[in-house]
Amino acid sequence: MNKEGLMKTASSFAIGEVLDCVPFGNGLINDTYLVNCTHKKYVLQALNTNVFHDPCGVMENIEQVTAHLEKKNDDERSVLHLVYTEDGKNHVIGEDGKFYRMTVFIEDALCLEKPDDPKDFYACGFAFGKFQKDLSDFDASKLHETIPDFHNTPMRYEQLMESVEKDVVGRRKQVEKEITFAREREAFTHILFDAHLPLRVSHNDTKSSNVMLDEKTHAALCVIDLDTIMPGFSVTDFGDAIRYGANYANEDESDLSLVGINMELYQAFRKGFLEGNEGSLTNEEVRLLPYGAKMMALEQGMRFLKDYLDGDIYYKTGYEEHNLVRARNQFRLVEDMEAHWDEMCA
Ligand code: GN1
Ligand code: MG
Repeated sequence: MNKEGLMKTASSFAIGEVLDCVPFGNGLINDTYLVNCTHKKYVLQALNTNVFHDPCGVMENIEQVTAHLEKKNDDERSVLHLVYTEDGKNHVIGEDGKFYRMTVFIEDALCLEKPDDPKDFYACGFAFGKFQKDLSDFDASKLHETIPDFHNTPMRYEQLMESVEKDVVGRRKQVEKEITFAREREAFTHILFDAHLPLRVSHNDTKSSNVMLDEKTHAALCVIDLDTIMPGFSVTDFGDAIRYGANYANEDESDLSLVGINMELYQAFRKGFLEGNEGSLTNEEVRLLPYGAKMMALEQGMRFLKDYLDGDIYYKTGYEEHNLVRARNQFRLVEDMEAHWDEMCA
């Protein structure tokens, strides 16, 4: 939608006069904009309804979870706040037919895309650990499972193999090596489900870029991007953060010699995550943290590979082989974790 349309959509929310609306952030699924008003800023997002088939369910989850978090956090900046329309709706349908929702922009805060200072990554770990701890007395059965089986790695494996069989755009011949790589790790994909881990309220998209830090102190403030909150495992939240943030390289780096697990960052995040959780993880969960890390790197590689085989229909891509590059990157990370396995489990 053009700027005028976006500003009009933004004005449907009860925020007063809208001065400007510009693209913001770099998520792979939703479209995000920063909205400037006279005194305040807001974040407007078009939710990708090809990915989130039940956008109202997503919004209900966010409402319930933020209400619960508000009871435990006094600082206004430590919980994401939804913005409503004059008649109390949590979303509007834009002229382009898309589903728009709005949150308050968090002031005097920063979001590091991928921190390289262990102290900052510790803060991210603390934020996600505390998020889980704060929600440990929230009844997970009240949540909609907005993307069923989101981190069900064995199912992600099956879905990849279906795409391999279908080979709809004829790319299979380029990725035989990657398919073999996934096949060799099929047994591993079952480990977390076989462990009967406790079901918790999990965030499920624990990129470091989904944590806001205080601009001055860099202390953890707030966890954002609450779209994938669902019942899940604590170790996959840990793992997703590691595969994204403790990779020496970005997840779409094509020079595989730069990809690898940064053990210093790994340990920093682990410490933060455990401290944020205040010792509420079971011994089995703590033991399986490194498995969660490898699982998420493997799963993400399989998801990127599947999307490449499907013709790039799920993730935003910038060029023809973007998803393949991302898949190879994640698989290289898996290999490097395997090389550091003893150290990761120590
Ligand atoms: C997607 O759009 P973003 O960056 O918040 C994806 C995550 C992936 C991530 C990979 C709903 O998240 O699961 O880990 O891309 N979100 C969904 O960068 O599929
Ligand atoms: Mg996300």
